[in-house]
Amino acid sequence: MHVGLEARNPVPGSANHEDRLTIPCGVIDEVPFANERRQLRDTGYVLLPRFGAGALVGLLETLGRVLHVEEVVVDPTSASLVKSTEGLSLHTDHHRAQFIVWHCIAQSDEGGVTVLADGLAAYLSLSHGHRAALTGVLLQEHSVFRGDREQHPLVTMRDGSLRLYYSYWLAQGEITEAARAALNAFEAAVRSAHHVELRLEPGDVLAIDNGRMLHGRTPISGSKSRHLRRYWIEAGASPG
Ligand SMILES: O=C(O)CCC(=O)C(=O)O
Repeated sequence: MHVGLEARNPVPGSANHEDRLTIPCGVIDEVPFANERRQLRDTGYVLLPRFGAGALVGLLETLGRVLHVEEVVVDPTSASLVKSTEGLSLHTDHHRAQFIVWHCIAQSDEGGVTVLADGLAAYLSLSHGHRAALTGVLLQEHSVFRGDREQHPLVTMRDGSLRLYYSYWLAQGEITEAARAALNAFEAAVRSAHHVELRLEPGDVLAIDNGRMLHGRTPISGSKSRHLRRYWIEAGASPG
């Protein structure tokens, strides 16, 4: 039986949870986390309000192997943008993370709203020419794991599926005019895409497909006591 049934109730009457894609309560899965995996596959993300700690462990196990865990907190002594109070524009994380799972431990009383957009849909909305031009674009990547090459293509094909990698910085000094025009078109498509805004509350778990969904956040203000625990997961199989 599913370990997280008690955690499936949507937060009652919470305006902050209105735009959220949540799991209906009271459904017993035949396969562990089948509903969560289906939503992840179909929409690119799944929000699990007030998910239990035991259920979180089970979810992580079912998604794949945890590659890296990071405490996303405000830390003025850190040089990392993620640990600043700044808003972050839409991006993906390390290309090896097929999924990202955030567990909200605390939320600031102002700001720190999570923003998601379907980057793959934005890419697929481009003309054939722009899509072709983007296949040659390399973006910078922080070296985190042994063997990292400090750059990664914006678009790759993995196991028959297109995957996006979208960091803030170009790896090449110069790119062709066609690639520049295609990047501009991609950025415009991302800007005009539907942006899902989620204010995570303590206990909430948010999982996204990192090769599809771009994520960002609004600036963190007020108490700044926000704390998300972030898991990067390398998947062995598709979420379906
Ligand atoms: O603070 C957030 O909501 C997200 C930070 C971020 O970009 C990340 O965890 O990769």
